[in-house]
Amino acid sequence: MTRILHACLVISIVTNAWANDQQAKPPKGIAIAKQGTPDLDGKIDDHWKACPKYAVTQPIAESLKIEQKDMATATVQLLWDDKHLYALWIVKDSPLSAESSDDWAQDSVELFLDQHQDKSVTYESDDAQYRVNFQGKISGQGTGYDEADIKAAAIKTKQGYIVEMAIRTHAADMKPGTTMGLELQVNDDHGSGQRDAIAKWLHTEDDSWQDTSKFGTVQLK
Ligand SMILES: [Ca+2]
Ligand SMILES: [Ca+2]
Ligand SMILES: [Ca+2]
Repeated sequence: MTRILHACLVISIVTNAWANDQQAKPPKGIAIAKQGTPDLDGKIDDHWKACPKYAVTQPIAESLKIEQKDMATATVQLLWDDKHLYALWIVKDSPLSAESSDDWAQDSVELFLDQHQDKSVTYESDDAQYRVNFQGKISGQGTGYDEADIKAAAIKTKQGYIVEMAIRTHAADMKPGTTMGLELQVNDDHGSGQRDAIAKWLHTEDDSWQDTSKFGTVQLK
């Protein structure tokens, strides 16, 4: 009897562990994009409400010129349809600034995309960096960058700003199960007129603009 009880207990523990594992969030560095087409207006559509949130909160140590608690951060959610990857950024940032003449030093968000997920150490024709500042100004870089591929809307909030962006995908096969390389970044001018902090989702070095090998993964679901 004791042995049977013991066996049941072991099975129960194993089953619970498995059940908990099934409910667990995906491993670090893997983001899920759900299928849906939002209105690109800076407002949070119902489509977004069921999407998991990913935190862009890790500083790059050598770029941090202010206290970490004062650094701009964001949560990001992802959607996709047959032609686009969409990202909703809810950014905490105060004060807001676009004073610098460098787009990357203005209060802004950046999405890095490796559509074939080749993880190359230089940018290829499917790789690009897309940037939107808190005023909705679009910029970007990389071998695969074309300003015609990105549309965005931005609105200010009490805590900072919201950016809703759509990236037209040419290289990726947009269907459930497809994966692409992804990194997420927030740039913060905290009042110096220059970039005072960089927050990243995954790889805490300032190399995503030129090297796709350390990107995380976005999986279309
Ligand atoms: Ca919207
Ligand atoms: Ca700022
Ligand atoms: Ca690539």
